[in-house]
Amino acid sequence: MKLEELNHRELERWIREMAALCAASEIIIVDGSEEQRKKLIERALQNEELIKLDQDKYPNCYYHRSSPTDVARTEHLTFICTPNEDQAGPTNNWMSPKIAYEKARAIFEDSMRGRAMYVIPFSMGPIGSPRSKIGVELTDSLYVVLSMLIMTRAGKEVLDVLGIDGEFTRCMHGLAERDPKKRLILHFPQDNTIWSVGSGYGGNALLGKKCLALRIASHQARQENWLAEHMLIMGIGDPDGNTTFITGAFPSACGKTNLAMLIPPEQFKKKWSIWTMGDDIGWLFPETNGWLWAINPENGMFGVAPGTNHQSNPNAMKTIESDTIFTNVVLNSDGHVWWEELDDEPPTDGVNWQGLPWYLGMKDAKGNIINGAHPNSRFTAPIKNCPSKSQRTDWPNGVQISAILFGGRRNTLAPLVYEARDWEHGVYIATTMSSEVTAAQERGQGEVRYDPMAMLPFIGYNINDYLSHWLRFGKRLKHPPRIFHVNWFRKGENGQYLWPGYGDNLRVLQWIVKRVHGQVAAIETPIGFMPRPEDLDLAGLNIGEKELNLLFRVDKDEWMIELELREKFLEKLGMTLPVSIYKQHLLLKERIEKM
Ligand code: GTP
Ligand code: SPV
Ligand code: MN
Repeated sequence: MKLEELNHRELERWIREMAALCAASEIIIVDGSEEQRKKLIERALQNEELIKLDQDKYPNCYYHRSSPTDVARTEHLTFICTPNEDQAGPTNNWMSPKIAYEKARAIFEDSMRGRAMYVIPFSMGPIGSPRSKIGVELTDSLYVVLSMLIMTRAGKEVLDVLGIDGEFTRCMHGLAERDPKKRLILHFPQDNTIWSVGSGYGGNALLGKKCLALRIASHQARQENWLAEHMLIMGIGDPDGNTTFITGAFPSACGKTNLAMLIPPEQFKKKWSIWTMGDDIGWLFPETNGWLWAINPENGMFGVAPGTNHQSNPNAMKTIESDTIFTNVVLNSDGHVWWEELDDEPPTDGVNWQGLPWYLGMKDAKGNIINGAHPNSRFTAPIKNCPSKSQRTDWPNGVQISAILFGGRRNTLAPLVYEARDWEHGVYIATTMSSEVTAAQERGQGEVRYDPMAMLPFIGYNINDYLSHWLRFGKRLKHPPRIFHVNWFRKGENGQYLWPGYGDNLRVLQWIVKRVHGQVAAIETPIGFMPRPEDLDLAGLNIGEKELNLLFRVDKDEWMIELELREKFLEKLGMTLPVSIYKQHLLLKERIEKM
């Protein structure tokens, strides 16, 4: 397809403008055809953006290595560029649009000389659905093109929906020098535009994902009365034959992908089933029947590799058997891949994520183990490969949601599960949720950080306006979903996880499903409603009474310290924090003090 064949004049003008800025020597429109995809793969193999894996063992799978200084989202280089700083709020980095465009323009200038610029028209959400949004990404990275073909619905069909004057998000991306000093991830909500330069990895570069489907979309969602959230979406089929759909927001690398494709423990398999709708992003809409409905705007998964194996996540292992791009994992000379905790033979002649010779157990000069795969190494795989995929992933309005889960990685404090008293209390729980920072963020690993709705790095506008929007949104719903908090990561005195997690998380979901359908009572505690011990099915688990008590313990001293930390966090949000959030905080404090 040629540029002249585009029917959308503004799109054509913008492409020419950007190609001129970058001095691209060629413009290639990605049409989504298999024929073109094969050609692009050949190109990527030639210029070494991709390495071919053993095609017998991994059909249609490829390997990619990003540069050692480009392995995770860089939040300190990510900006919301609104006319006023106040519109970006107290939690975002802000830059004025004028300065932002100038700075990025200087880096983009001439950066594609002698090379091709690819044009990727993509739909976030089923093509043609009234809930979907269209973006067009321009990029000089074939890795980005081939990943976007997995992660989104991309190609000519999207142009057909766009028509001659349809609205789209302008997503400008370039690798430039891949130098962190010349890297900027810029969002212009008022212009429906994203400019990302200097990074080729993950949420920095696959612009449909965090940049469009969360930062830009959250801004649009507030104006159009919906929610764009960092959430998995899943269905839980119960013995009565009902499927209950829920969403769950956990911060990066805190278990969304794993929960979304959970396999029930053996004794529950006959009666309980799990259906995967999405593993990272949910768009939530109030529908005319008074319920909340959700679609997954994505079409693939960008999942964390380390820790994924046939025990922890058999569905993910099936999903990545074909049609997958692996990034920053271990590679051996037979074209096989490996990562930490994979239950496959570790390679004897492998190279690590940096391309250096590596063997299992290798140590650095200080005697520390050297990992073969980067902790944020990932697989990019189509959702259609997932054995637990829901049949409804392409439904234009998605699925009806009965519960929302919030959770993080807390070694202490937070019990396995508790339920909010009502919507407002639930929004407070979500606002004050916290987690230990993981390798998905470049900086601050290990420290506990408050991460409202797991959206702190992804809210495209002022967080206080976002919280007000949440509060109002639920109150307007005739059937608001129930809100729960979960924590799979609480540890005992010996530093071991108290809860087995993974497939056994179904036991918690069972309780949640029963709560949603009014089938089970609960214990009221100062922090919310918790399961009665007899209502949690722990058959077959090796958990003693002591561990169980620890899992559900609400410790007054611990919570008093937590309340102080929360207060400091809420103070940081400033004077425009919605009053209801602070009111809920004081109510909780009162209840804890009475303990
Ligand atoms: P992003 O893609 O970064 O948004 O991450 P995610 O939320 O989808 O996290 P993912 O499911 O990929 O899990 C991240 C890490 O947490 C992996 O190393 C998992 O093995 C681990 N994990 C997931 N679920 C559990 C659980 O129930 N218990 C324990 N202990 N670890 C878990
Ligand atoms: C996350 O960090 O939440 C991810 C990975 O899902 S990235 O696409 O890099 O944002
Ligand atoms: Mn994520």
